[in-house]
Parts: sequence; structure tokens; C-alpha cells
Amino acid sequence: MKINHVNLEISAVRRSQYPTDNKPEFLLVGRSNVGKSSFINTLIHRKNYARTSSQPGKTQTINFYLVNDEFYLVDAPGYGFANVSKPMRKKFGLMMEDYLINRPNLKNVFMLIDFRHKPTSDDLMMYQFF
Ligand SMILES: Nc1nc2c(ncn2[C@@H]2O[C@H](COP(=O)(O)OP(=O)(O)OP(=O)(O)O)[C@@H](O)[C@H]2O)c(=O)[nH]1
Ligand SMILES: [Mg+2]
Repeated sequence: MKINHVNLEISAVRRSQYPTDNKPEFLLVGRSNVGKSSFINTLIHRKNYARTSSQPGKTQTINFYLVNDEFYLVDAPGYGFANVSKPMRKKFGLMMEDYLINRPNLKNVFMLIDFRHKPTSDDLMMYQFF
């Protein structure tokens, strides 16, 4: 597929901020630092449009990238890193749960796993949840 245009439409922290133009959404999930934002950059042929960091916990909001005016690639906070504070983890968890459970536009979830290691217990929990 040829990607002609990508725009970060909104960085949301709650349901009322999600896009309202009713397009399909495709979400990346995975543990913090696994490379979700990097993978989005690879898909859209951009260097650091979705911001990445060697420190886990970089993505803190649900970011909706509109591709070719047709669908959204959705980047979100990762799970499972102890050095993200406990209250923050709880906040991300609730925010993600709300999006995952209540969003009809969400058509597919892509789960990234670091194949250099066995899936973590958080990976397994997430998988069971799906
Ligand atoms: N070796 C290697 N490093 C990668 C790969 N993909 C991403 N990285 C590096 O891993 C680090 C984390 O990448 P991010 O894309 O920010 O990870 P993320 O999953 O979005 O992390 P959070 O936003 O914290 O949830 C960065 O330093 C990237 O350069 C990969 O395929 N191989
Ligand atoms: Mg990220």
C-alpha cells in the first residue's frame, strides 16, 4: 500500500477526545520499549514522527495517526515496566482498558513481542485478555 499522507490527529487521554470521523482503527500494543512507536515510523516511512525513546514509558497518550485519510494507526503506552510509577501504570491501564473494551472503531490489535526473549508474564496476561 502506498502511504501518501499521515497526520497525528489527536493525542487522547479520554474517550471524549477520540476522533469522531468514524474511520477504522488499528492499534499497536506491547510492553513498554518493545518498539511500537518505531514500528509505526517504519510503516509510515518517517524517522521519528511517532516519538520514540530508549527509555521506557515514552508514549503516554493514545495517539491517532490518520493514514491517507482512510484509517488510523493507533499508538499507545506500553505495559510492564517497573520504572513507570505505580499511579501512572494504573492510569494507563484504565485508559487502555476503556479504549480496548468500548471502542467500536477498533478493528484489529497488533501485539508486538520481543522475540529475543520469552513472552513476559504481562505479554501472556495481555494475550489472555484478548
Ligand atoms: N534493536 C532494536 N531496537 C529497536 C527496534 N525497534 C525499536 N528499537 C529501539 O527500542 C527503543 C524503544 O522504542 P520505542 O518505539 O520508543 O518503543 P515503544 O514500544 O513505543 O515504547 P513506549 O512508548 O515506552 O511504550 C528505542 O530506543 C528504539 O530505537 C528493533 O527492531 N530493534
Ligand atoms: Mg511508544
